[in-house]
Parts: sequence; C-alpha cells; structure tokens
Amino acid sequence: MSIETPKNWWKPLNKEERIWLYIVGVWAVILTIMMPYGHTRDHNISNETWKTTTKAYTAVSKAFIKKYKIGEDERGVPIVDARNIPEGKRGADIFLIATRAWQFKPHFILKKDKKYRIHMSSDFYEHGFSLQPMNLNYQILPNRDFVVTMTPKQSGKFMIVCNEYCGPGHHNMFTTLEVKE
Ligand SMILES: [Cu+2]
Repeated sequence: MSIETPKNWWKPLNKEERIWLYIVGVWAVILTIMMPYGHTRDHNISNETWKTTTKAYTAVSKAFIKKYKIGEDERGVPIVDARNIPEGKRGADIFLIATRAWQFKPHFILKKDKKYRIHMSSDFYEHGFSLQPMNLNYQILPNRDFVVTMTPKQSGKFMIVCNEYCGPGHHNMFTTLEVKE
C-alpha cells in the first residue's frame, strides 16, 4: 500500500488558502515599508559596522580612556567625561570596550543634546549592549566596530548591561552612561 500525495498540493487553491496568502502578501509589503519609514521617524537608530581587529580597537579604546579619564569607580573601572569632546561633522566619537574579564570600560558622562557616535567592540567574546531603561539592544562582537549615532535628550543616569550570556562573570557586567546638562 502506498500513500498518494498530489504532485502540486497547492492546485487547486481553496478560498481560505487564497485569503491567507493575500493577507501574508499585504503584511509583507507593510513591514517592508515600515523599515525605511521607522528610520525617518527616529524609531530605528542609525548604526554602522566596520571591520577592525581586537588589537587595534583595544589600542584606540585605551588612548580614548587615557585622554578623557577623570577618575575610577570602586571596581577600578575608568570614568570618562565626554562632554567636551569635539563633535565633528557626524558627532563626537566615544569608545566602549567589553573585555574578557567581564567588564565594560569606561563609565561615560555625556552632554545632553550633543550628538555622539558610540563605538562598541569586544576584545574576546561576544557580548551584548543593553541600554536601560530605554531597552536599546545591540550585539558586541570582537573584530567589529559597531557604531550607534545618538543624541541624548534626557538627563539622568542610565545602565549599560550585557544581554548576551558570555560566561561566569556575565551577571556582573555593567557600566553606566550619565547624561548631564
Ligand atoms: Cu554577558
């Protein structure tokens, strides 16, 4: 005995199937339009990804921290005051690094209404960048310089936490982003 399956199962299409396919098609068009629309309406933040190396990014991050460091927290994580960094045409470049000892460096102090390009990369594992309570989420990868352009419009202290499980120190992985007038 054998089970017979029709060669072209979609022939003929019945009414329900046709309605369903129509809905799917219309929804696909709506979602496609929403991507560029969301971008123009500030729903999606502009971002870029560049190739780098862990060595090159670590060097850039170290130099950046050295130049703008104003102190350290109790865990030895540097605090960087990025309020007076030159803004340039596309925004002020600031650098976040996720390190293999489960740390983010540095803490940032940013100026309200100033445009920033936040670079992020990792020197070993994959990590996550989750800005709370705004709930912006990105991946941080070694050998990739991921850049988010943003202008903080609200002063206060925000948390950056790792949202990609990265090992035993994952739950301790956080830093802060403070926005001042
Ligand atoms: Cu993690």
